Amino acid sequence: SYVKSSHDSYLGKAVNPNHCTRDMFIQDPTKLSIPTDRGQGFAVGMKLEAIDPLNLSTICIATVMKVLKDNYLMIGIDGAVDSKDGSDWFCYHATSASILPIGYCDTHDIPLTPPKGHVGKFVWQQYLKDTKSRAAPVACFTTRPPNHMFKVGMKLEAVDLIDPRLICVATVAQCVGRLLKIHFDGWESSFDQWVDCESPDIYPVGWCEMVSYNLEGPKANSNTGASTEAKRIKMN
Ligand code: MLY
Repeated sequence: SYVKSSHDSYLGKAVNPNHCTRDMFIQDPTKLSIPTDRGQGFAVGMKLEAIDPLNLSTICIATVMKVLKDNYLMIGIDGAVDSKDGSDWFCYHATSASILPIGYCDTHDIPLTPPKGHVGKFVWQQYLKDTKSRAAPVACFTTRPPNHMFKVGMKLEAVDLIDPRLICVATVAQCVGRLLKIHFDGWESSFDQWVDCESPDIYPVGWCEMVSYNLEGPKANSNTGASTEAKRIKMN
């Protein structure tokens, strides 16, 4: 059965020549092509800025809740309802581009979402004092971009990471360090997603056609009669 044969592949037996075997995946992070001096030094309680994995357009105030083996971090968003019991922590590798040093958003003039319930202007130094905590050192982070050639306004095809079977027509809306803000054409900016410039989930124009996968076109403007008609036809 499907389950049995994929398990065999996991154990390294090539039961089906079309299956990936375990040795094809880099499970030892020291073998990744990231500088080995990166990702060290995180400790429980340290504060940082992190992309919310369930709301990829927002960057939030976050805390290292746990340090796992091989520099994997459990991160909690400050002020989230379940941030105490761990049920809404998420795992980012210490070298992930989705975690940023404090002040990063401010420096790059991008919005930072304060913790739920925070009143007044969010000021990091004050917040560190109030929460008696320290910031994760800047040297821990992998924010240096490789020499990528993405520019604002360029079109591409991008996975909607919240509904990943969809690959959509998209535009580079912003480039900040390693991060690209991907805008899905026709959708409100609240659907935008920050992704690493080396993300395997972004593709050049024409990729879907090349691999014969459906490309989601731009969302039609629902105010026009034509697209309402198109929607009605689709629903029937
Ligand atoms: N199913 C939801 C959201 C779709 C999101 C699409 N991507 C490309 C942003 C809706 O139809 O509203």
